Amino acid sequence: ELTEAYKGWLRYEKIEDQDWMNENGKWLSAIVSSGTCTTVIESAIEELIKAFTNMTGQKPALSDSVQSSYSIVLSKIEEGDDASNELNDDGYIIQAKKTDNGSAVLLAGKTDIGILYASFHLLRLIQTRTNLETVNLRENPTNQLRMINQWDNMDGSIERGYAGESIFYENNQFTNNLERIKDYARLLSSVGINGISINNVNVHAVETKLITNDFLPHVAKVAEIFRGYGIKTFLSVNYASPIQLGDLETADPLDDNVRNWWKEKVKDVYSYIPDFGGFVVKADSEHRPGPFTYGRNHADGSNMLAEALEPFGGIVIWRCFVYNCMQDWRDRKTDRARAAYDHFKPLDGQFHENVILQIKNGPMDFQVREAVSPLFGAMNETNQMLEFQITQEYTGQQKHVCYLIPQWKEILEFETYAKGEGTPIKRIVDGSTFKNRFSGITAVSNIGNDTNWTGHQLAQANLFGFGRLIWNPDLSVEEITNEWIHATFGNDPDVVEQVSIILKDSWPIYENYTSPLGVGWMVNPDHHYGPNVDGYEYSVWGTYHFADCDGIGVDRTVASGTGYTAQYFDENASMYESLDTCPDELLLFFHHVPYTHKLKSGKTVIQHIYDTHFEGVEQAIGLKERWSSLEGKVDQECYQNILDRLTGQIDHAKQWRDIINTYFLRKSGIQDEKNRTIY
Ligand code: GCW
Repeated sequence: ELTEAYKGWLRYEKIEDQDWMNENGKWLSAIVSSGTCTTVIESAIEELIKAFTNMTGQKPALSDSVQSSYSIVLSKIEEGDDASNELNDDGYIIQAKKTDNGSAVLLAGKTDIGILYASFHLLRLIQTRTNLETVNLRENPTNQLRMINQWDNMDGSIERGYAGESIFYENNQFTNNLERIKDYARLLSSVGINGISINNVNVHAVETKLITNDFLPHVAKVAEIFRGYGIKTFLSVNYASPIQLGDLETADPLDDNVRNWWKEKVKDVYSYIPDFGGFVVKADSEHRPGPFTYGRNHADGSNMLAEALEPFGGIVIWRCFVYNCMQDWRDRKTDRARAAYDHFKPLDGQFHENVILQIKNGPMDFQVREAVSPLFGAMNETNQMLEFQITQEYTGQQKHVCYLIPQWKEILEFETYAKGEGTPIKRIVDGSTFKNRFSGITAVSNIGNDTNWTGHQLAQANLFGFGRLIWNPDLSVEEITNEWIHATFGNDPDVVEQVSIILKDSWPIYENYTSPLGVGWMVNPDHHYGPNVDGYEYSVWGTYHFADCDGIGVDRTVASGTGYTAQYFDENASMYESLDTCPDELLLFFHHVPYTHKLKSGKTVIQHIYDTHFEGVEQAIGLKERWSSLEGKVDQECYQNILDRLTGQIDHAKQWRDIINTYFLRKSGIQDEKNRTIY
């Protein structure tokens, strides 16, 4: 028997008070599907039957015509129908209809996938207790590509995974547990995800063979499961595959043998998986091979793959996480934050139509707070997609609660001024600003084979929320949070209220007791967990805070620093350049200031550091108190899991507080105004 923790937001709790439903819930008694029953429609029907059986206690009947008086009708909208013009391929309509002898809810889409999404949406409406008698809604996803990247290795480990081992691989083979992959597909599809790359972007020796006959039959099986849920399968590939797989002596993208090699390879892949999505590529990044070895650039490299994929409708997703990871810390001119823009911006216009550049949300690396990448909107002739990180590498590793939807929302709303006012990041990456052929948003997954998928039960909200937010970036954080809580924990108003406060406060709390004012890092090298102020200070990674006895921060100004601010459009460039207008939360990301510098809040930098660190611990204690008040009101396994993690979070927050505060007291020699204990 699967636990509630496992079922997550698809648990479909029994509805005790069925009176609120139309006609005593009777309209739920049949599902009508008259069209051809494709695998995607089968998925929809299976989900509806499972859900209604659980929620009402009665298994709905299935028929191909409206017989029963109260039914859910799945139907296809044909080209030419009025509604057809209002929908894109993944869009749908949900509509209450009176029939001769009762009522029905229509779930209609132009494609089977639209109908599947409508089914999941209907179930969300019921879980949030929406009255369906008058329901009449139309939905279209804003983003075209809504993807997940797995960083799974075939030995079963997951790079930056905090929730157990891979659900895809073990012992360098594919798993036999296809049921679990199917449940993952259900979770993803329920929030609109339509693409997944199933292996780590760092493609090691065994994974390089995923595109060979050894493994393609297995990839095809996984792709078949995802296909049933409208999700296309992608693979991360090793740029040096022609060499690594033993066929050629070079991987030079302009070499004819190399080009033909990839063309043949791609043919093979499509012979197994006719709707294969394409390749995700990390090249010339953190010691991965790439076109630089041959004196070629990223356009040469990606275009070569794009040409091989084009005849099959495949795409190349080329990552922009390219920087010098062997920097000399004494070199104050090199600024890692500048790297992606400096590498890629000059290549604008040179990429094939089926290449998309995948850009991390910030120029450094998924910190608790950093500026947005200035590349968004800077290349008006190049497809771009945004990469978020759901897995909490730098945000508490799923031992701490850190709800990331507010952070992502802020990023998507960020005004780039790429085409003057009105070009926020969300309008760049949805392709509307520059009319891109391909566009969208992706994220690194946070799941593993832990029973509850994400280690911390509350981290499920980040996976759910990611899907919902990229489906429609105009949704508010509150709407998304509310849906997740209802589906996961039910309708007790107290539970809904307390959990939403915990989630809403969690990111600012985490920020409070970790690295201050946008400076980032200060973590232990390699695993990145826990405080270590100078952990990266004298390293090769380009991630420094430059704290000394007088001050702290990275001078990225044009006037006296690395000149990074100039990579933004004018309005933002001047906002960040000036100390007067740079927002407090990013002050140390852009400026090096004395500890006595006064923030807009009126506090000095040093006092801000002390205050936020003391406050952060108190707030973490508050989170646990809040959660404890819900004992008995939520599933016991979930309750205990979250309680244990919150307990650990408090201990660990204290560790952060004391190490950070002590470090800065010793460096600056400036006492805490409130004379609290600093060691
Ligand atoms: O921040 C780094 C992570 C690496 C990761 C890399 C990337 C997959 O620490 O583990 O490698 O980012 O995004 O490529």
